Amino acid sequence: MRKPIIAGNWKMYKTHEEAKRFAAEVRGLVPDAGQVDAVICAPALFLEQLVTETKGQNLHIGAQTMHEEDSGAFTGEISPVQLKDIGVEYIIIGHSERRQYFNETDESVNRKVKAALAHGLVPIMCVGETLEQRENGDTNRVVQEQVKAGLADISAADVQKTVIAYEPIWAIGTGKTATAEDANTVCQVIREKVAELSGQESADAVRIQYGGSVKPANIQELMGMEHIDGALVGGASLESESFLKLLEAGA
Ligand code: G2H
Repeated sequence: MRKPIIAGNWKMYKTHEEAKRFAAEVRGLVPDAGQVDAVICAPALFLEQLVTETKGQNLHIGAQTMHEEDSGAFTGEISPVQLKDIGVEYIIIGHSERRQYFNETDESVNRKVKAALAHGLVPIMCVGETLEQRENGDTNRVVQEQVKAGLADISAADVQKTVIAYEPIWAIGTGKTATAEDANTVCQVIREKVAELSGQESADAVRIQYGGSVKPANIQELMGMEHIDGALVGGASLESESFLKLLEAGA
């Protein structure tokens, strides 16, 4: 069985003090590692502090983007080596906001997924269609192509370590959620694509999250679906009370 994984994506929110308060508020309350993997993907500024403040708990820290090179003259960027060095374990790659505002492509996503795996970071690789693509009936083709390109030349063993987040762009931060059935159908399409690319064992092992306006009120239904193994959550991960409810529902 695949272990559920609930990951918060704080995006560009919170101050140092707020991050500190969140860590204090969840201390001792996170369900244990046998039940769910709990992750917070925070702004880079707070990663080191959060790694320290969550030590010994089943709360793992992730970054929201990174460069694919180990080091170099890339002003403003952060490398997988640097993330690993401070104890970061997860990395979101190719979030639709990165694709939309920072020119990330399927090719750069693939390079970053490979770099993450090479350094022992767990990639959370995001895919998802726009509203226009959905209305044109292109959803399955779009996500299949993103999965194929993102996982190109990655071994089955590494595919099995990767987390795929299906986030329909029209559902992000809009309050609109795909119905649990629709989300499950696309997650199944993704799993079938993984089987075709990397074999049935990979498809059975790979964890697929749904993301897009997930909140305590709808997570239970989503998590009840066969092909949904977790959630990537923005807004509803910012407050500790809501994040803990999401973890309870996921566990
Ligand atoms: C989608 C999601 C987190 P929200 O971006 O990745 O954000 O839950 O606010 O829709």
